[in-house]
Amino acid sequence: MTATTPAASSGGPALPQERRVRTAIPGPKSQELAARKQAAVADGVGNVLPVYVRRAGGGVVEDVDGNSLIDFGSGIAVTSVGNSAEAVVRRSVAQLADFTHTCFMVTPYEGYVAVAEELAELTPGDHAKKSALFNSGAEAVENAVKIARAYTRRQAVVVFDHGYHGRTNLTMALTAKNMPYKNGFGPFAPEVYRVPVAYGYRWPTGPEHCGEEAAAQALDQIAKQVGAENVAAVVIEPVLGEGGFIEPAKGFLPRIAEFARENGIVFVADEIQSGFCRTGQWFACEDEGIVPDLITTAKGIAGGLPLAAVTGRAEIMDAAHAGGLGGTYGGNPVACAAALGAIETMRELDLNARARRIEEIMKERLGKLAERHPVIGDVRGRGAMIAIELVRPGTKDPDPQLTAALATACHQAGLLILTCGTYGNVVRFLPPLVIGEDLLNEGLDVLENALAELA
Ligand code: PLZ
Repeated sequence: MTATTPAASSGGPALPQERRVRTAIPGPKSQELAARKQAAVADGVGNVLPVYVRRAGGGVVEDVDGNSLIDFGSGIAVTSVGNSAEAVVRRSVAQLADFTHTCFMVTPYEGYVAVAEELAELTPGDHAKKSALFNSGAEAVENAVKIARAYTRRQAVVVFDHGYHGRTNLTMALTAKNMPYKNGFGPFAPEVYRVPVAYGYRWPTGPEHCGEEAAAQALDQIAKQVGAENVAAVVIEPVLGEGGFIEPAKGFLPRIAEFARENGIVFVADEIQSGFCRTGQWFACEDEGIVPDLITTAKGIAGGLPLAAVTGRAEIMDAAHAGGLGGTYGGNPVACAAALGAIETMRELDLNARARRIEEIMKERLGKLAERHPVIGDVRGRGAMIAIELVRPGTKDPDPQLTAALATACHQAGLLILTCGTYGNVVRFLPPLVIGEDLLNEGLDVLENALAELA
């Protein structure tokens, strides 16, 4: 990788691909802005790391105090192609100059159709597919449920332990974790049922039989508590994101998908976090050969612009009546142009291969780190969606305090990392897929040093 990346938007000075800590983190200029935020922005809107950003690209985020942080977060798995990726900027700028909005429901434009064509081509399965575009992941999931209900004329939706699907009313109901997502925000949408997921590391009988045992429990609960004939959709993340980067144990997803097929239930893969090369494949469900009926995408699809989609079997997608799906901004032309640029970049740079290389480097180093530090209970994930789960040594008791302290120590040393997990004890790594290997290794050095000091 080159050591700099051009500031594509401005043609301005290149953004050095380096870690640089010049001030306390956050620095004085960030602190001034934080004071303005405190006065003007609702407290409910938090910040993981209140350094205010000036520029970002490649594998770094540069702040207003001149610090440059190594980016292991990608804005929560969004800027997989890098921030301000050349093709994203080029196509978005051209679109901005031509027109910014017409509303696709009023007067349509080619970009929307082109994105739908790409989605039909890239998502698993060679059946006829159609798409509808929206603004956010939560909106895509809500619409997948609407479509599944219209198609099946059934109401119940089955979701899983540790699942995350958004913050709107229906998607809060679909999301498992109370704090911070749901607490005090009820009542939640009805006809949502939660069943076990195959979380190998925490499965009572161990990981070997977890896939089949968890599937048997989940299907038994659906049959006994809901009735398969009442279920419109099962909605699952092929790798669970916010819940802790849980890869369901092998065999679990195929069994659930088979059950859905046998019972006329729409199988929805929520690939909002795991999709678009993140796990080293276009979509994480390909790993076990799953062909979802519907697939929800967002985040990585458009290199940072807000865009989301539901893609799936044409006969299911067409079940909603004409005019039944939409929204003012869904499939905004600039966001569509950005998506076409992001997809172009993924193909040209073979970002699936890059994600697999990131996995190789990270798994190897994190595996060694886990041997030295018994606080690392598990190293898991695929591609550039990798995590460590932190526990009290000799047990599987979650250690959220250590997790928070480790994140803070990394931030102060110039490495942007995120945490997740139902128990708040998972450190997740989501670098941009274009990050340089030197920077990736330096980020892991920072993590190692921080852990050595804390553990
Ligand atoms: N489905 C699988 O990961 C968003 C949430 C950040 P939106 N995950 C990041 C936060 O704390 O709000 C997500 C996801 C999966 C749905 C969503 C929701 O996507 O674009 O945030 O609405």
